[in-house]
Amino acid sequence: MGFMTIDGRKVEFTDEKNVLSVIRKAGIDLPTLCYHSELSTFGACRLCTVEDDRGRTFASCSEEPRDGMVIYTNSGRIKKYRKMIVELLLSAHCRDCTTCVKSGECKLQELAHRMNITTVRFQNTREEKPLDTSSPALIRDPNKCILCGNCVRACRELQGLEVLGFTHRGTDAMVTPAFDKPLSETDCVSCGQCRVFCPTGAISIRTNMDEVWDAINDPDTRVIAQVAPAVRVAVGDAFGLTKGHSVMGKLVAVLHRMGFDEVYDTTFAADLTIMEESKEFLNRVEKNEKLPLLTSCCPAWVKFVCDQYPEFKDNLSTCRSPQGMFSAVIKEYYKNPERSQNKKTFVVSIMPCTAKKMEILRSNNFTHGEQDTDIVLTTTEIIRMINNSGIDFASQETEACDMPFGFGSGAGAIFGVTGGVTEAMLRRLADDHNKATMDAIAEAGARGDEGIKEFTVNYKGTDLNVCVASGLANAQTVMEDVKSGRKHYHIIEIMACRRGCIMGGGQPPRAGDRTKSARRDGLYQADHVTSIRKADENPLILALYDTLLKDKTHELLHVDKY
Ligand code: HC1
Ligand code: SF4
Repeated sequence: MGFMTIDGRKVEFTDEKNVLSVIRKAGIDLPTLCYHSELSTFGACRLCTVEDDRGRTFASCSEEPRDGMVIYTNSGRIKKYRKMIVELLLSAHCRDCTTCVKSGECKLQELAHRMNITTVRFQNTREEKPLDTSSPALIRDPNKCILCGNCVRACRELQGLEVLGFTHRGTDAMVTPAFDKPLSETDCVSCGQCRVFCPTGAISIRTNMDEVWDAINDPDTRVIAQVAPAVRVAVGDAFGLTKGHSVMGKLVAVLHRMGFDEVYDTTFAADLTIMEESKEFLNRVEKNEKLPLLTSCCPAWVKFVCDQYPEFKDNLSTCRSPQGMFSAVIKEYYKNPERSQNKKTFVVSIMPCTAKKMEILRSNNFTHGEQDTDIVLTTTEIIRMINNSGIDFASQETEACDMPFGFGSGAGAIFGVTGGVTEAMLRRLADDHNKATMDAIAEAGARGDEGIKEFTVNYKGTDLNVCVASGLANAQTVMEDVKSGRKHYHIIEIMACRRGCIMGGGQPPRAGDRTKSARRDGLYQADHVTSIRKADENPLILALYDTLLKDKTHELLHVDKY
């Protein structure tokens, strides 16, 4: 513990890792473009520069707090310096702010406004570069890059990949994939974490909003929405509602008003996944083959295994993701001419994830040659579409999902948080559903924000070793341990984004610690208020196995190969 003086006020510090954190703790929002508590310190943007009592200036993100320091954050000299940095950044930046996809959320735009920059004195001499539109999930616009390096560090440090890097020097410096290859030709898994940390529009979501409006406006098309677990706890705060509270009921009402013909909950299909994956798991344990079983609901993780650990492809569960299962089932349902009434069925899945846009294009997400999910909209896009429609989200009455696929168990809801798939599976394997059993499963070790968790559960006399990890860099650690024989697991659950889908690459960005925990708690709360908490007790699922799925479980719910 120590004290420093910031702008004339004494401030205590304890374990803050840099002066910037102490300044922020003191209630001063010092701007930064390249500092993120989850990434390593880069110190490139220099916006957090402060001055000490000897006139020395330094980047506060890169300096450890020391007892007795005297800091000035807003001296005339520092203010001038900071404004100059932003002006210089703007001078080398494309400035089509009104039409930029990041408008209103761009940090550079916000800083220009905050520093009252109304003209830019310098000429942009940078040559205009082409956009990289090769990825199904993301668009890279080098003209909007400010070289903060956030994307480079997010990809390397959180995801264990090095898809992006700095090239050239001086005024020619750029961030690109190696050899300036298009993203689609790299090991990029479309997770969108680079986009989450990008302060400008240099990496943005590849949007599909217009295709959805076109489908909605077509009277011959039945437009069906499925809503992923993590979306419901991230939409509300965009409309002034409590952070992290599930707004599923309002979202269903708004989607109906926007023109979606039917609205369903992906948690229904998460229940299906649990039914199939549990069966597959027990089968593998019994035969002692293809263990550890690797979960397969996260498409970025599936691609990571296929690219980085191809020798483990057979360990991946053959279950399609809940998104994939739902779309295949609903398309099959509407194959019946009496139901379809000559309308085309168009499935839109609303997801927290950019990689889901890639998943739907993979050949194993087609049934009988037809693409199962037509479009994936991220949470960010659906918020924009709601704004576009002018509907007052906050004042909507809640509505329930449609039938016959309109209900998912609480186990399906927790898929959106790391450990949720495992917990849902443990519930499925349990013989009863009483509170004590559910509580014991909740405490078994799957919950918690840690990047890697491991624990053992006993199932009918056999000890099963479980590993749950989130973030692909953590997944890499786990896989290296498995590969080398240091660790032996029966099942490994991986979600590519840290903390799970609640922090997916398609969620509204700028989510601090409070938002992260609120989203997590929101999903646990959604589970808590659902009376059916086991997938195998969802009556709609049981009915489906007796009817539409009778002889089609493999065809509609599994993939043949990765
Ligand atoms: Fe997810 Fe899943 S939990 S992958 O994170 O298994 O995207 O929310 O929809 O498919 O259910 C995402 C979330 C989502 C699938 C489910
Ligand atoms: Fe790296 Fe993910 Fe961005 Fe691809 S989408 S460049 S894998 S962070």
